[in-house]
Formats: sequence, C-alpha cells, structure tokens
Amino acid sequence: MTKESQIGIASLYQKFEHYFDMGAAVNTRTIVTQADLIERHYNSVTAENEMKFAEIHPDLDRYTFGAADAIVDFATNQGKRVRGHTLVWHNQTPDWVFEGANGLPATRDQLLIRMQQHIETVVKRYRGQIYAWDVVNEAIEDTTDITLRKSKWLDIIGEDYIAKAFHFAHQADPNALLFYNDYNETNPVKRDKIAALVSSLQDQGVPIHGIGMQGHWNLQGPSIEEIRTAIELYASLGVQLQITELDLSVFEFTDRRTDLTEPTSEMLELQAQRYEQIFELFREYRNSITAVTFWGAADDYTWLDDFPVKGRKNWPFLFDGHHAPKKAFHRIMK
Ligand code: HAH
Repeated sequence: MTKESQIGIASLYQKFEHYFDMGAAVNTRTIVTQADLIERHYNSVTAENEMKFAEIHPDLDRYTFGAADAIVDFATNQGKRVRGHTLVWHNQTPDWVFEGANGLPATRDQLLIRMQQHIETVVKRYRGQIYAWDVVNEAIEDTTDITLRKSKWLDIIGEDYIAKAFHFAHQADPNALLFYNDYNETNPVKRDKIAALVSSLQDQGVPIHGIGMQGHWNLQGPSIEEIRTAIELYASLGVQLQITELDLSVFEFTDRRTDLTEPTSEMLELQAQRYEQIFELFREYRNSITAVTFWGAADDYTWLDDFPVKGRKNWPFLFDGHHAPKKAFHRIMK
C-alpha cells in the first residue's frame, strides 16, 4: 500500500493513545520496506535483533552499533519511542563472553565485569533515546521443578546474575525503565515462577520497574482467562506491564502442517475474534499496561516464517503482506 492509501486508514496508535503505546519490532530492512506503515500505525519501535549481545558486541574490544543506530535514528526522525531489547540473554550471545584464559571458562568476576561493561556501553549510548530496556530475557525455566534456566550466566555468576544486570543498567541510565521479559508467561507454572523471581528482586531492593509479557500466542491459546490471571498476578506486584512481542500464530506450536500458501478464512476470522478479545482485556488493564509491542508490523515479514517450522509462512499480525488492514485490525478499531 502507498503512503497515500495508509492515510485513508485510521491510525492504530492514535486509536489507542489514551490506553497504551502501540509498538512494532523492526529490523534494518523493515524500517525501509515498512516505513509508511510504521509511521502511520505505531508510535514505538524495538530492534528485533540489532541490539542483542551478538549483534552489537561481537568481540571483546569491538562494538558494532551501525544497525542499532539506524533503527534509533529512524525512530527519532519519525518521533517514535524506542524500547531496548535485550541486555542479558542465554541466546544470541557470543562464546567469547563466557571464555577465560587458557581454554578455561571465564571466572565470576571476569564475567561480571564483562556484563557491567556491556550494559554500561550500550545503555549509555542510547540514554535519552531508549526509555525502557529488557534487562534480562527468558531466565526462567519452562519445566516444572527448576526455577532458573540453565545458562552460562547462571553457571558462572550464580543466581545473583539477574540482580546484578538490573543494578548495572540502573547505574548506566537511572531514568530508564527496566523490565524482566519472558515467554510462556501465562502458563500457570511459569507465571508463578516469574512472579516469585520479580518479587524476590523487589525484596532485595533491585531496581526493576516492569514485567514484559512476550505474548507469542496463537489461535487456540492461551485463553482470555489465563491471560487475565497472569496480568492480575503481575500487576499485583506493583510493577508496570508491557506486552513486548505480541503475535498470534495461525498454527498451534506443535502443528507442523506446511501446505498453506495463505491463511484460510476460518483462521482469519478466529484471529480477528482473538485479537478483539485480547485488546478488550488489555484496555481493561490500561492502568497497569503501558505499551503493547507486536513482534513485527505486517505479515510480509515475521520471525514465525521460520519458527518452529523452517521455511513455513505465518500470518500473525493486524496487517497483511501488502500492509492492508486485516479483519483483526477492523475488529479492534471498532
Ligand atoms: C523471543 N523468544 C525472543 O525474546 C526474541 O528476541 C526473538 O527475536 C524471538 C522470540 C521467544 C521464544 C519462543 O516463543 C519459544 C521458544 C523459545 C523462545
């Protein structure tokens, strides 16, 4: 769709202006190919990959800020807010971070210094431009009996790696809002572990201001009641909530079908119903929810095109592959 035809469509973020921000994950390609769509419909952006450790700090003495800077410049020029994603994560982090001398693992002190320097350098660079950071991403284990996910951060530093990351981020930018971010966040078992983690951080006086609910959901679940219960619990901790990576896959997670070249009309109708109910719920919790960020902007590009089934297309957003509004868009704009 052309810029002119977008202007004929009511703006998503303007519609929700009195509720919460509407964000989209972008990358260096989509800030070009989806520029008009983003300008019209979203008032916040997040770099999908460009601020992750491996992208921005590939070697001990080398930072590569070009792509992240391009995204921040795009946002600044368009008057959009920026959420930072992400400082400490078990994925997309280079091996050198965890390596010490003589083929040994890094020591606790060595890794803490690296963590501190990384966080300080990245957070300070975007001070005043990035208003919130996902400080720690996905630290909780999905399966029942274990709390913290096994990772090199945990192995080498110990359980306080999470608290340390928040302290370092707060030192680097005392004005930034600091989030703990995770997926499967409505699953009762994981939900309670996330709440317990955040609550224990608060008890220790750790500067944490919000919980990021990723929101990688699908047409079957989670149910509205499960989402509501999670929101209630997290909000009861007195932190703000953001939906940080929303998408509604047309496939259930274990569904491996690969025969579709476009979504069925049943899928699009169900997706519209789900989006409508989900946004009705989000509006109810507008006092706790400060932003809703989609993990993409329109169906021409989504990380779900490759995940979890390599090469399979997905259609999880409010706008189609040509950036035209889908049924789901019209439904939540009513
Ligand atoms: C997210 N993991 C990450 O936070 C984000 O950085 C990445 O670009 C995409 C998704 C979600 C996730 C999941 O939904 C299922 C299994 C593992 C991770």
